[in-house]
Amino acid sequence: MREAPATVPLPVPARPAPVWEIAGGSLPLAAPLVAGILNVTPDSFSDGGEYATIEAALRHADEMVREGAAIVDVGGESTRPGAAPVPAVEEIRRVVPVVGALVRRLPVPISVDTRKAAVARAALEAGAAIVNDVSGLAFDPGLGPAAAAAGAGLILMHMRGTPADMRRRARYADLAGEVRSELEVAVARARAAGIPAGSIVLDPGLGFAKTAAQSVALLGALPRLRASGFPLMVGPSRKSFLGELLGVAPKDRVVGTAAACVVAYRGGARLFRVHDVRPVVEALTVAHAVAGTESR
Ligand code: HH2
Repeated sequence: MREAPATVPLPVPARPAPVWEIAGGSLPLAAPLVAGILNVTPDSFSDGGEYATIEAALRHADEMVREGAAIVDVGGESTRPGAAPVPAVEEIRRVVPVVGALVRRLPVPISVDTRKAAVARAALEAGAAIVNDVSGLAFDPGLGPAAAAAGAGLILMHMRGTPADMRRRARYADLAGEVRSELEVAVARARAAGIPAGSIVLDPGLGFAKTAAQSVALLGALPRLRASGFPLMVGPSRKSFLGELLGVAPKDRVVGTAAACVVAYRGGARLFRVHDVRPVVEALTVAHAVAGTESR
């Protein structure tokens, strides 16, 4: 097959892309952005204990950025179903030295994956630019004001209850409608705490208070969530809904994760939280190039 001539214009998005305001700057959302996961936990479901030393964590973050991560998301508490809660002091001990070192070392913004105001505050002081709250500001009333004071970007994820009891709460009459209206409650909490609309990203919370079938259905229903007007993030990475579909172990769910990200991109998601950065960046690069040709 012949190469396309060099004069072919690069694909452009159909409408002006939004920008996400985060501490110290903004991220353009014209093209999909990948957030690389850095779990500094002993017990995360797919990579627990792998980045327990600061050196191992930094090496892995470097690698994810080389592979195209636009954000590194650092977490110090596993939220897998039934995970033991971690006290704030322990979470700070795990997360903050890594965040500080990454901020000094990497050219991309650092996000802190926490439900706790004390952890968010310490990470923001160490230079994190984004707070990723899996509870959608339902867990700690101090988290919204802490993010607002720092001018941080804020990811509000949908879940019900806590990781300990969320499985029982996966009952919906109108899945996408209820997820959307519950995310709107989270947005109202954020706005009341002083977070500007341009700093907010929404995430349907795949696997959180959702059965495998519900996670699959939500991936197909993203256009209904997108109608809320906020940029969307998804986190399908290695999750058990892929395990149920594919019958493979977490580390063998890379192709499934990339496929889920492409489907989510087609449904309007612009941010993708994943463990395996390179394959997802490649898959999204292809999806985005094709989308650019459709808009002309
Ligand atoms: N999923 C996990 C954790 N944080 N944040 C957002 N915004 N969206 C997600 O889907 C999401 C998230 C769970 O995945 P992981 O961090 O790999 O596992 P664990 O919670 O066991 O550390």
